[in-house]
Amino acid sequence: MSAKIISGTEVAKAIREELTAEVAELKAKHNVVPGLVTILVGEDPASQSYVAAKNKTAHALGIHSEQVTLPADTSETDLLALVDKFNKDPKINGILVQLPLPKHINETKVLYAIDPEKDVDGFHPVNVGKMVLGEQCYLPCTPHGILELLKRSGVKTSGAEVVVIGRSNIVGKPIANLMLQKREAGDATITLCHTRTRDLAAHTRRADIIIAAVGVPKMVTADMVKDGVVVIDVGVNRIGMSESGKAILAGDVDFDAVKEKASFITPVPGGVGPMTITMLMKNTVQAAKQAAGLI
Ligand code: L34
Repeated sequence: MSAKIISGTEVAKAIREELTAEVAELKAKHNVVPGLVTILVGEDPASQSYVAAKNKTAHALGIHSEQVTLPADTSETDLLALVDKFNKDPKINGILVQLPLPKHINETKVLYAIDPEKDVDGFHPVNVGKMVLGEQCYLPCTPHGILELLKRSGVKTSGAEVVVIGRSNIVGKPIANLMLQKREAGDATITLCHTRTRDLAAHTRRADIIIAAVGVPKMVTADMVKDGVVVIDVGVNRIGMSESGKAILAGDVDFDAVKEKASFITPVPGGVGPMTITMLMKNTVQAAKQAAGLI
């Protein structure tokens, strides 16, 4: 068997078309233009490319988008002051501080400073708490994107054995939480594996769905999965540079070998990555509607 490739690029495009229409309608009917600000501290090339893609996508959708780029030695105080400025700016509905931040800045402190109403990343503890309780809130973009990929590919999750690899606050913890809830793309039985898991392969071999978010290139190999497994590969690892100077990417999954056993698999690039960016747009539109009292 060779897997059906779930194209995040295609699914993201479909959602962006829906959002473009929604943004146009918001403007026409309510004179509301959703506004997003992205804040990047430092010069990490991967972060630079993600933030640039976020701004480009926002513009393409008709979202007002501002980009603030700060030097790596920006003080925590200055960053907090900037966040506060945007908390008070009525043109801005969503504030995104790209992670990771330089070591001298306390990430938690910065994320806590964002107004939860403008926290389109869903990282503020108020939103994390609401998410865990299954209340209406901003869902973190990457897990939100994974749910959409599963839904729109028709993958059945109810009662499924899901093995999540990686316990980060951005992906592992939230996706494990979301998929155990009574919801679409939920109702699954979850096992959350991490660096201290004793026998990872014993877990992954009995999984109906594997979500790999570890940051180790090709660590999920064909011998670790059962026939018919659904594989969501969240890893975007830079494993080299092409002659033209473009980064060569690999996921956390050995795609070529695993796709021969899987029923569905996401590629890298073109899988979860484009969905992360698109769900940020969806959250920003939601924030604008909420701020305008439309929901
Ligand atoms: N605050 N920080 C905050 N929010 C986020 O949601 C993120 N994340 C992660 C890192 N830091 C963050 C992102 O935006 C990871 N991430 C992200 C976003 C987009 C892509 C990958 C990671 C992406 O578009 N990946 C492309 C390849 C891009 C390339 O060529 O480099 C893909 O097709 O997978």
